[in-house]
Amino acid sequence: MSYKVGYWNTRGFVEPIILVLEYLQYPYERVKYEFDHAEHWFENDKKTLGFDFPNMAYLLCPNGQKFTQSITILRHLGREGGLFTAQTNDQITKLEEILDTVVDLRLGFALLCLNPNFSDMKNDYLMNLGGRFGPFEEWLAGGRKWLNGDNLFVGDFIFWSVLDYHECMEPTVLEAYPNVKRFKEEFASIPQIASYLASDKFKKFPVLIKQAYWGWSP
Ligand SMILES: N[C@@H](CCC(=O)N[C@@H](CS)C(=O)NCC(=O)O)C(=O)O
Repeated sequence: MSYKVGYWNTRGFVEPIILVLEYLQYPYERVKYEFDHAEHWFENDKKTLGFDFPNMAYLLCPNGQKFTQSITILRHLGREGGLFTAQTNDQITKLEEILDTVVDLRLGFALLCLNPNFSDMKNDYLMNLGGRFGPFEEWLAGGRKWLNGDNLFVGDFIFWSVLDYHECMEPTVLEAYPNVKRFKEEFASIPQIASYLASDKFKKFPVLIKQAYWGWSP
């Protein structure tokens, strides 16, 4: 029995879930929905798969559990696979703080790309990335290999993904952030991740849904 992960045929919100499954070497299948046949989701699976809160991304677990909400799914897999664990309430709260901050970074990027004024806003966004990347640059400068020090956690998977989306938009975007750049390169060289990225399961585009003003194609 394997996991089933459903999402549009894009990287979007699903990629960190796929990276975690690849890292943990959990068997999984992807269910990819096409925008040109969106009824497959909206008229069929969304109504019939039995979710309490139907949405995508979704995860069907080998034990029959069904979950939606991409960050909930990440935390679930993280607790199961040792990628979201801590000894104390303070430590788990720190992980949640980092994770929420990465999610904010992703949200800011998605809002930019979904804005009809995208072409007017893009330069400003890229020129002012210091406010978004700066705190991560400083945090990683404190001798931390990953966002949680020596131990990978689910926040690293979403961080890598959102950094790569930025690089797809503007290849030089990390040049001013050497620690973030180092993080990204080292994450991509983790053997399970490197092997996934080199496989035909991984494609750079589409990053975002077809309705976005950037992210459907290079
Ligand atoms: N907070 C949710 C957002 C879910 C969401 O907005 N999903 C979009 C794709 S990014 C969608 O098309 N959902 C299908 C639907 O609304 O039925 C998550 O992180 O999973």
